[in-house]
Amino acid sequence: MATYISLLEAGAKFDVNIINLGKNEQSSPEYVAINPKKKVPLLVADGRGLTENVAIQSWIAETYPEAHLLPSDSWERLQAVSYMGWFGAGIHPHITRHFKPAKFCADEGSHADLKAKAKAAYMEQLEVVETELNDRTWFFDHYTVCDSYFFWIYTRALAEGFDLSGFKSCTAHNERMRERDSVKSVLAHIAS
Ligand SMILES: N[C@@H](CCC(=O)N[C@@H](CS)C(=O)NCC(=O)O)C(=O)O
Repeated sequence: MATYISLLEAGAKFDVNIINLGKNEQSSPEYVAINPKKKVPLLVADGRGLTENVAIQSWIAETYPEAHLLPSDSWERLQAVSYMGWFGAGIHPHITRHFKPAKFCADEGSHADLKAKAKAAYMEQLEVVETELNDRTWFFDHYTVCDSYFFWIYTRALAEGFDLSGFKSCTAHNERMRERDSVKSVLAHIAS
């Protein structure tokens, strides 16, 4: 979802192949042949594959510079990479543990505890994002790939049933994102 939004924001021409994780399509022989990590997203450009949100988002911003999807200041660009690294390694895994506790713990009786801990860890990190955003419209002084990526981080937790209404800046960011044509079109595609 995050990379799809950024590709639209960039004005890129591209095809989308939806990999149905519910049907375990990320483990199909066809997909594993192009991405042995068995994860989405995967970007294929000029016959080469690129994985990891942080790398794909950076590729989009660098390949379509006219879209200004990263800050121009070098310190701020690295700050953007830092945000994306944090979203990917420091926040996303908590959602995964909440969604699929059986993947991490064989003892079914411990799943509720694992989920509670994953949710608490997510909430703790979101509090930090809340402080960082602090009523700002975007993570930087204009829209960047960090905004696309954070949209997923927040929206996916909503789907897990987390009550995020107390995070005012994050919630306003999510509502603002939903007004963008890119997000409307991605949500419509996913729902169809
Ligand atoms: N570090 C990777 C993580 C990607 C990831 O975990 N993707 C999830 C979906 S949001 C996935 O493919 N899950 C399939 C699975 O774990 O079986 C990135 O940032 O791109």
